Amino acid sequence: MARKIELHESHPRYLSLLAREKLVTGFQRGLVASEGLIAHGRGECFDYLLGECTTDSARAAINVASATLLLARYPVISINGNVTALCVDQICGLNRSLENSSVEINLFYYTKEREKLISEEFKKYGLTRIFGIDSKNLVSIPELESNRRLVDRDGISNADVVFVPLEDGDRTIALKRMNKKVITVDLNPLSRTALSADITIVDNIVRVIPQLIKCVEFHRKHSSENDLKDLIESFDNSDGLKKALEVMKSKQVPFQ
Ligand code: PTJ
Repeated sequence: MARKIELHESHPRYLSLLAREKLVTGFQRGLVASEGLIAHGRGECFDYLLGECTTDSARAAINVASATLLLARYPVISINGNVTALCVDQICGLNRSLENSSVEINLFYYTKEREKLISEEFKKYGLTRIFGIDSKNLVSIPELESNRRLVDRDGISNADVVFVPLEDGDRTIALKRMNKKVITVDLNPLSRTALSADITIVDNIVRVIPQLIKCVEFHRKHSSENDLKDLIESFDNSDGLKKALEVMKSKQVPFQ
């Protein structure tokens, strides 16, 4: 039976409820895998401990991610069902602001139908070309068993920098072995993806993408190539992960 809930901006958990609603609607429309709802719940738990805000260390990682994307020869944004449901429009905005990037669909829980729905959803938001859907153009990532072993010859396979939000650990490690620079967004600072990426943004993707676009636009106008290189060189990913964990551990019981 169709269900309707009313969300009010004044509700203290409005943004969290809105994200849930997007996931559930995405699932009902066939964009999100059932397992995607579970993955979102795990993310929510870490977000709660972060205080549902962008920490200083996440902000620093976003800044370095923007510098890395701007200096990339060919950056590719890898998307899945959850990312589509939560921020299809912002991902299209990021792709536009980067100017030389592409978007590729890579599903962990692969079905042809979901791939088609996701690609149609991106087209609705103005994306004219999406990689990862033409079986003739797919090549295998060495040593990877899962459905995500296939990447597009003209997309991720050719990229120097891959932005893989909400990614599975095996694939991140496999991309690293292919000498790709990997940027991820993962609310879990202990996940294998978080630990093996070059740049891990420990924050909610719905907060990250708008800030990433702002940073890209700022640096494009105001920073030289050397400024960007300096930013990247001074970045320490493990330090950012430690700081995220410290924030989570520092939460106090709000009563005595
Ligand atoms: O659409 P598919 O088939 O490609 O499947 C997508 C999911 C996300 C279901 C799949 O990749 C998966 O199972 O991922 P994992 O291994 O559960 O990893 C997802 C990670 O993203 C977990 O560490 C979550 O804590 C984290 N996460 C979940 N929601 C968010 C998030 N990180 C940032 N922002 C979120 N909103």
